[in-house]
Amino acid sequence: MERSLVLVKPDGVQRGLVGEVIARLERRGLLLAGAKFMQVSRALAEEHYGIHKGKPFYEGLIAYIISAPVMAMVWEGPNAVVAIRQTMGATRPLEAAPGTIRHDFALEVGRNLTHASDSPENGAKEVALWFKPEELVSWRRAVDPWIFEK
Ligand code: IDP
Ligand code: MG
Repeated sequence: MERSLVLVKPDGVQRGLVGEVIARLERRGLLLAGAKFMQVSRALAEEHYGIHKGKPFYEGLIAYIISAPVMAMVWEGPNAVVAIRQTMGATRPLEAAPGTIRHDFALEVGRNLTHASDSPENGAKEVALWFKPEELVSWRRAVDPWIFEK
């Protein structure tokens, strides 16, 4: 089953939106496979956002993600990456569709509340970067056949 790293970034935690994000992913039918509330180190932030190094917003992005605790999670499901990014909405909140988290709760790209992996390959990479294997739980819900076709 496909996996995605999901972060409720410091602004989401400070604004009390951890439960809202979890509720929306649960309601969608996605399956939680791991979670930890943590302060992100600069080293982890720089590795996670390495692809953005050199961009004008990079330093601000690192400062933002290490500014206060985040809720880091792993969610799984069929096509989890696309499904979760759809639930989050476009990177820029003013371009996010109504009903998405970034539309409903955010205004600015530099305070857009969440992170979600952008491909299955990056999902696997990011999960391995943020979580040790023993921090992940492999389980199934009794309701899964009513959500997952196969
Ligand atoms: P994503 O989070 O939707 O995958 P990316 O393009 O990977 O978006 O950018 C990573 C994060 O960097 C964004 O979520 C946002 O917090 C921040 N970011 C991206 N572009 C800008 C910008 O132009 N100004 C400020 N922050 C930005
Ligand atoms: Mg991204």
